[in-house]
Amino acid sequence: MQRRSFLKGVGAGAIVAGTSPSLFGMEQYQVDFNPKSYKNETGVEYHYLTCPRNCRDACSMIAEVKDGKMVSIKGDPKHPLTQGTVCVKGHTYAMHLYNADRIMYPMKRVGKKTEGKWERISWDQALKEIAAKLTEIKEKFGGEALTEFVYSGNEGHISKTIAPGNFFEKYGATRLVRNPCDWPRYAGTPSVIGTDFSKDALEVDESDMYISWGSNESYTAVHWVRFAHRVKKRGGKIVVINSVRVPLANQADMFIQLRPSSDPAFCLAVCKVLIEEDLYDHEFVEKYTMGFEDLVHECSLYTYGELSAMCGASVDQIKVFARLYANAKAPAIMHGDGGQRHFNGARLVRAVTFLPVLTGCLTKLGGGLFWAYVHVKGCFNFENCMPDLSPKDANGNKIERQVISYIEFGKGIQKEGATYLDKPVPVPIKACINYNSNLMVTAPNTNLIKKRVMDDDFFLVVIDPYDIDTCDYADYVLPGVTFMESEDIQNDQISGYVCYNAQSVKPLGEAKTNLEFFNALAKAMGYTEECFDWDSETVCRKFLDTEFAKKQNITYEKLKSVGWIKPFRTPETMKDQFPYYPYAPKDKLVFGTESGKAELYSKTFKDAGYHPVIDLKDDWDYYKEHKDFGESYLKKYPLYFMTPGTQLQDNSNWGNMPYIVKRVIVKGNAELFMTKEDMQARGIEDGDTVEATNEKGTAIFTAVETSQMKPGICYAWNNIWLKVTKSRTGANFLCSDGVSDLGNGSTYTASFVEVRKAAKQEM
Ligand SMILES: Nc1nc2c(c(=O)[nH]1)N[C@H]1C(S)=C(S)[C@@H](COP(=O)(O)OP(=O)(O)OC[C@H]3O[C@@H](n4cnc5c(=O)[nH]c(N)nc54)[C@H](O)[C@@H]3O)O[C@H]1N2
Ligand SMILES: Nc1nc2c(c(=O)[nH]1)N[C@H]1C(S)=C(S)[C@@H](COP(=O)(O)OP(=O)(O)OC[C@H]3O[C@@H](n4cnc5c(=O)[nH]c(N)nc54)[C@H](O)[C@@H]3O)O[C@H]1N2
Ligand code: SF4
Ligand SMILES: [Mo]
Repeated sequence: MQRRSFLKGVGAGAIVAGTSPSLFGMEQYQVDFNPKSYKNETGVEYHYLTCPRNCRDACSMIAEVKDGKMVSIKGDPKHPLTQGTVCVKGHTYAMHLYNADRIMYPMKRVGKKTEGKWERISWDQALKEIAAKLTEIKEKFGGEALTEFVYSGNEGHISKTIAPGNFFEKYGATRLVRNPCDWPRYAGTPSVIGTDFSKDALEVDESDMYISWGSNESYTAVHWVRFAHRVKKRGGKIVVINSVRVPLANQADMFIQLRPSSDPAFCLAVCKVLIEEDLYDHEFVEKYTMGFEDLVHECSLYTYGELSAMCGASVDQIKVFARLYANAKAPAIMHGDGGQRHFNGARLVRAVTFLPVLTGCLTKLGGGLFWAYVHVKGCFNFENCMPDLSPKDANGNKIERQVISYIEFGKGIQKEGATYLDKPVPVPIKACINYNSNLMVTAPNTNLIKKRVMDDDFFLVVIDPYDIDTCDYADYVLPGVTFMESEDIQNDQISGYVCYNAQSVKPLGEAKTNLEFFNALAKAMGYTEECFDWDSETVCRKFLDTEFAKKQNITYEKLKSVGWIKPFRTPETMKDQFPYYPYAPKDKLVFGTESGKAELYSKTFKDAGYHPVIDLKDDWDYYKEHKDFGESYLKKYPLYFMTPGTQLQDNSNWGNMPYIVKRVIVKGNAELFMTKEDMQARGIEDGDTVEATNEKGTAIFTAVETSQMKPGICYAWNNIWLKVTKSRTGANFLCSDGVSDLGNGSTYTASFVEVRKAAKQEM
């Protein structure tokens, strides 16, 4: 089959790139496409892939493979979100696959940690030795002495959850709470509307106002930008609410620059306008909310001037925005993750959720709040793939196991005094397997992690396709695959597609998929359960075995042949899963809160010690009031230090590619963006080598002057590899490893530093 006819074949009923996609999943269709005959006369094969980065877009891609080699990867033109284009990074996947630092075979450390002395060994030897060590650790200290470090390098459900999950359950390892990303959300939004599932982003094509809020979609979710442009094209408005002048702000009708973590004060001010100017939806508020009187009272306690001083938006801006918002038919707030990684993260998210409730636009198609978490769960059967293997007591009851978290990883693994949420971790961690993640780069408080990981009695195994920084601290480094070499199923984060990812090329060298690795390790441990024999096809089939998927004809064969399927989202199909907006008629609206209404007064927040309506405390207040910090801390480290994602990487992924290294590294180190005022006050010039310091450590950067922020704020890109810098330091030497108010979310964004010109200047 020719490529042209192949595309035509899969495109039957397709959406033309550039037009607005359809919302309710009507793009489900049969195509004459058989993967086995999927080779044309010039020997080119095509495969459906899904980008597995933790990026909302989860692009559907088509790989061209010739003679077993990846030739190119392109965006699937018929996918309603991808619309034929991947981001700048996605275009380089074929190159990334063959990057020079691929790990091709298992290696065993023969020198000291970080010395870089390795010996090539066989998989057989590696598995035997690792299994022997893990057996010894379990016998001596119990299963909880082992943990994992994982997050989002591969969002495929087999790679991230099923394969490792079965192994760690059987072993009885310490559980890892995987909380780096957006956990404040999971407490904040439900406290108002009773769900943590977002509306479907495709709805935004019905919206007349696009509000980018604490989000930098031009870099982090590039396909969202198209929604913004389409809103504009239809005569609607774009508003950007951010502490930093992000690229979209330059195309916006309005840019509102808030002090970091002060969004609740801004929201309260907007509520005040909506109430005082009678711009809220009376019927909606009366029928479907509780606590409105408390909100009215709260608004009366502050003047606009006071709220403006707290949040940094002018009174004028607050009023103009509130009126625009109230008069829009269906305004869409696109809420990012970076803007919630604060000590008041859950309170911040809660406050933002008030706006679509007061205006009632939550129930309108295209209106409301959108974030990176949509509902496709009914399609997936995790239980079927993850039998209950966890250790039991004499009565057959599951033994509760201790927990540590990603964000507090350093605190959780300390030899003495380890903690999780300030409580002791009773069984000291002796071993860790790092996969789909890069501990030494992506977790906060690098020095604390280093302190334990450097110990000889901390056994570390890394499986990764590349020679990541974490390898330097490992006992065994194992060759992992990229998603291009591994079959999996995942979902996108904003619209609810079920996405397939083919194994399009064979694993390079001796690389193993996570499924192959964890199954092989289980066998080496002597585990005999059937699940450790399953291959990826078996798991995929078991995974899709649900009533919901059957009803919707979502099968393995179909998924493989069309690449992605969107479950039909109609009031009927969604009612069991998502019983309220926007799928319910307004008169049957029920929120998943305790009261069944949208709660403007939260008992949960009150019981946790926070204001039950909108809480105005920000990160500065947190540090001022905390016993370990106080006012003097903020005097010593006066610069607010943010770490958003760069356009050129997705987390640490791509951070090893030579052409990207050339762009993220300036004069040998990563960039620190500072305002002219803050640089002048410290005698720093553009291009100077600088040291940023706080109580956690020091990181060396190259100063870059910018006017994107207000003075008092600086930022560095997150997750730059350490080994591509001269100083081998980076942002996470300085970032907060505290947890947010509720939801145990991360607080990376809520960090403070002082910066000075370094004694040694890089040329
Ligand atoms: N290119 C690229 N894409 C990525 C990633 C990446 O690293 N690089 N990472 C992926 C992952 S894992 C995630 S979680 C997402 C993150 O996606 P985003 O949420 O878009 O990511 P960030 O850039 O971290 O933060 C968003 C914005 O929040 C702003 N902000 C910070 N604090 C506040 C505040 O208090 N109030 C307001 N209003 N704004 C604030 C920052 O200035 C920043 O521009 O991106 C995903 N996509
Ligand atoms: N300072 C600061 N730090 C941050 C953030 C921040 O805003 N500021 N953001 C945080 C956020 S939101 C997130 S989500 C995390 C993300 O960071 P993590 O999820 O912890 O890690 P990634 O950078 O995505 O690293 C993924 C690794 O997995 C590997 N990998 C990819 N596919 C496979 C596979 O199939 N098998 C195996 N074995 N390995 C594979 C890749 O090669 C890569 O080395 O970073 C967090 N770190
Ligand atoms: S990183 Fe995001 S935008 Fe880029 S290819 Fe992957 S899913 Fe698409
Ligand atoms: Mo994330």
